[in-house]
Amino acid sequence: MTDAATPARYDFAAAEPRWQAEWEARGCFAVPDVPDGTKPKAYVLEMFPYPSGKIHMGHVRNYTLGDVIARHKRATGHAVLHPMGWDAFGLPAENAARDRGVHPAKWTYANIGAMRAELKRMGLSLDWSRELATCDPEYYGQQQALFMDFWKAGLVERKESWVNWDPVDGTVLANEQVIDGRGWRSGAMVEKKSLSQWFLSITRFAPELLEALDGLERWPERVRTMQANWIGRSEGARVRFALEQPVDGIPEVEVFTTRPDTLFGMSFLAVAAEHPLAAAAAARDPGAAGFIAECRSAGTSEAAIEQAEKRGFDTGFRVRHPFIEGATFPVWIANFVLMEYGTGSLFGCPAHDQRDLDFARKYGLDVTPVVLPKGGDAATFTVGDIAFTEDGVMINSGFLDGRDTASAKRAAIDALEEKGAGRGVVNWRLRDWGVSRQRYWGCPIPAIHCEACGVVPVPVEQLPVRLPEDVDFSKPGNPLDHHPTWKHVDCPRCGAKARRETDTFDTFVDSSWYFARFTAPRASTPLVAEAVNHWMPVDQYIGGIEHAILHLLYSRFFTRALHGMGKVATPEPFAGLFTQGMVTHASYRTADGRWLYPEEVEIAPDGTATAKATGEAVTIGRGEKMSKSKNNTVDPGAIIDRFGADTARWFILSDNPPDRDMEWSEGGVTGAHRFVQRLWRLVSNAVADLPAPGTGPGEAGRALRQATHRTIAAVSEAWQSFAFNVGVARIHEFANTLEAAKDADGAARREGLEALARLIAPAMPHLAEELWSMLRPGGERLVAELDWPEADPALLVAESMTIAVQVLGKLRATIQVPVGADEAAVVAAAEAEENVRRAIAGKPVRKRIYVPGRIVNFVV
Ligand code: ANZ
Ligand code: ZN
Repeated sequence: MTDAATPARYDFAAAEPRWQAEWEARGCFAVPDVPDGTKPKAYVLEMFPYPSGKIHMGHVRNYTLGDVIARHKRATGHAVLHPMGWDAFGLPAENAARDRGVHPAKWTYANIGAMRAELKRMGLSLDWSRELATCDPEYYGQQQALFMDFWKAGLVERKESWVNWDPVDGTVLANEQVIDGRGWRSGAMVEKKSLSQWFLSITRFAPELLEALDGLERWPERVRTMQANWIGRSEGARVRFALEQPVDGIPEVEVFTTRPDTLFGMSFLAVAAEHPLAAAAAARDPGAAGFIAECRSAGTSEAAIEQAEKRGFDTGFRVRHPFIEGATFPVWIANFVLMEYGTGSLFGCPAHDQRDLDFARKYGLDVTPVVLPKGGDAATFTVGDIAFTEDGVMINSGFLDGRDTASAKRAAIDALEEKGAGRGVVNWRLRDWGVSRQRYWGCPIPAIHCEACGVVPVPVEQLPVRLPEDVDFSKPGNPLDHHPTWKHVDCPRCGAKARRETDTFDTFVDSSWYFARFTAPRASTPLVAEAVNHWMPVDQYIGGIEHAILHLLYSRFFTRALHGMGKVATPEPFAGLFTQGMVTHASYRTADGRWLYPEEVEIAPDGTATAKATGEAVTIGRGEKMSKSKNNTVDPGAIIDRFGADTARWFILSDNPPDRDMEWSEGGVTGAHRFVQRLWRLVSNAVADLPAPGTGPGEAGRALRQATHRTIAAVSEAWQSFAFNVGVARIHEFANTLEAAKDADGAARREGLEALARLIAPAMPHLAEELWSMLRPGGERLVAELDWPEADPALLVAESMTIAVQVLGKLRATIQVPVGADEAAVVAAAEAEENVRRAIAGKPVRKRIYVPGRIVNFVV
């Protein structure tokens, strides 16, 4: 009975912060760096956020998923490491400094403060004592120390490399900052410039990074495929083409090809704009120089190159064919040849490569088919606008004629090797990782340039190399570079005046080892062996698919490198990976393209929408990713204010399976909130009548007890297998059962309600505590401290089974028989049915077919 003084509704706004404070006070989620090892470990990690200032629904989904896993693991007897930190370096802080005059550190730490407060309101089971921010010298100083280990291990290199240079901002741009050939900020035409940059030798690990993907069984298949493609192993050949006339002392051009079988179909050779032969052409011909300049101002990303129209310039140079005596082919400069891939040049075979075909058609070059589709006719086979890229049988190919593609590849490579004109090779698409960024808000690369000694590492005892605080963002370029004093230092080796490196690390470096640092975040060395080897690998990593390639690959590389140095026992950082779907929301757009906020739109009963202010028709977009530009974001803070964190968490879990996109809807949240209130009423209405805890349930409560234990089994399975929407559905059913069982045995009801409180805990931890505290007033322990409820196997087994009874294949009855009943008993029970006897009608039964547990069929 509801006591008059008890409020009729659950006051989540008071309860949630109260339970959060209680968990914090009791240190429920803290673990030591090096536990005693009595419990199995579970390291649960969500990809740490960039501190933009506000959490968004994508974060809420990510951390809710991780929290269910972490809480369930903890309850099932694991020592759980579940930390949180901030990926805090990066360009937005620098932009804020330029645009608004706030110092990047001030901007970043203010954002961290705001986001930490928002995250704390979600009631996540995090060990906040491990919080770290990558912009903190405590972190980046250790990163510099780690870099020294990489350097010593020979994994650091300085190389010339081509970059996108914004001549107005005086800075290097990332590919995505080049828009239509112009700098995204300055609008200036971007140039390609060769700079000496820092590289980490990830390519050395290419074979093992590829091979080990097979062992990552708890990673999504799609992510493994994306990684494999990115690493891009291809087998082929390097082929040397002698120039008809040597150019500037260059006697030949070497190309990489995956199709040495198609050499007889060659119609041109193409080099990248940055290739030495292109430079030689430019020195002779202003037309070539002009074409190269145009290529330099175009986008450099592979995608941009892929999409751009294929264009070229004939240098007038010619190369000899390795197999065809006396034949020569033109050398072109082409915009689709990448300098960074293979040898920066290729031989074009238009009949069997689409890019080459487009190029040949445009410039009127020959198209000679040399691979005939299986079953094709050599006399009539031609190639139109679509290249034939599959395997087949060789034609028009001299000594290769009649061979299939695979054998022709081998024969061509053998012949090249014999002639000394080439060799079989494996080529990797993966490039070394250029980590230099000409920016302020990043980890300084700890090196010093000395006239006499060259590049010298900063001695470890001088670390961290701190960022100067007094920086000027009003000038273009890197503030570290034009700082009046920071870069002027003495050479640590010879003492002469020297210059500090002013490049900072790509922020992907920061995120390539933070998961290892979390195991001993305050240590005075980058890693502590006992801690990192206790906790690593991360058992469950959770994040967005947008990080499928780079972040995960760089993290795998770092871990392998550290493994090789003996600093980390595991070679792979993430044993399990889960990639969650996006949070989408309806969007509203007027005919002239303005995006309206939901509250600016009136939706008629027939579903059509109009703008409240103007009455214009509005198009409703379904399932669009939440984005500020579309005015379709929902602020998590506002949702928590209105409904509480548990409601938001429950709604997020109740929707689609977590790897799919989910649509945020007002109806969905209010529905979740009604359920929160309903569970609270269910328990608060019941508690007064329940027998004391510990009262043994009687036989009268058996049906309810079975429902309870089946729910325990099903929900336990759902929480540990990411089938969260299934878990939610089972708890909904169970709530119905409990409501309908008001008159059931009291002890069985208590058992059911207590199980309910504990089963919802990973999803709705505050409500769980609230219900538990009503059920066990004055109890010592929190749900967060309890072991997971166990299903009693005796209550899980079904007691009877339903058998369909057919006569001549036609259903005549269904019967209930005890589980375990043997064939004779089932057949006898079937025969006893009135309907069945009537259908048999006294005819002799020729056969009795029994499909155990399902069907009895009588053939008469
Ligand atoms: C001749 C040929 C004939 C090719 C044919 C393909 C089909 P993957 O598989 O990605 O490794 N290529 C070589 N170097 C290049 C560069 N620097 N920039 C752009 N393309 C380059 O690709 C290898 C193929 O891409 C090579 O095989 C080469 O074209 C081209 F019927 O050689 B092929
Ligand atoms: Zn020196």
